[in-house]
Amino acid sequence: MIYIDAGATAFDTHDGDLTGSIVTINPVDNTTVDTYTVTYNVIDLSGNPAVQEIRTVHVNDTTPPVWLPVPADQIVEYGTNFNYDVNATDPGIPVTYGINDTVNFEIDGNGSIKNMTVLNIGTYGLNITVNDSYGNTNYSVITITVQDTTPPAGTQHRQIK
Ligand SMILES: [Ca+2]
Ligand SMILES: [Ca+2]
Repeated sequence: MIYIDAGATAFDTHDGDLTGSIVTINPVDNTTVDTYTVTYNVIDLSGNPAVQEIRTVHVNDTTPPVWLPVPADQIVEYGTNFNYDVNATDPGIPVTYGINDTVNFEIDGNGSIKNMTVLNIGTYGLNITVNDSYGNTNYSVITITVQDTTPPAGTQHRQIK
C-alpha cells in the first residue's frame, strides 16, 4: 500500500524547462483506501498556464491482517471455563474474527474465545479466521486440549457392622 508520486516534467518552447515551477497537489493518503486525484499545474514565465495534468491514484488494501501474536495451542482443565483472547492488526482498518466450531465455542469482536458447552476431555481443533473490511483473510489453527488433572474427591469410608 505504498504510493510514490511519479512526478511530472514541463517544457515550454519559449522558456525551456519549467519542471521546477510545477505545482503539485497531492492528497494521496497511503493509509486510507480510496481513489485520489493528483493535479499538476505549471505557469510559464509569461504567465500562461499550461494544460493541467491530472492523475488518478487508487490506494488499495491487498494485505491480510497479521496475528500479533500468532494464536497458540491451549490446555484447559476439565470443568473450567475456556477463555482465550487472540489479536490481529491491520493498520487503520478494523478486523473481524470468526471460528469454524460455533457449537462448542464463540468468539467476540475483540477476538475473545469462550466455550459454549461443557468441553469433554480430549482435543478440539479450532480454525480462527480474521478479516479486514476489504476481503483479505488470515487464519490460524490451534489445538485445545481438555484434560483432567484433578484427583478424585475424598474417598468415602463405610463402616460395616
Ligand atoms: Ca488489510
Ligand atoms: Ca483480542
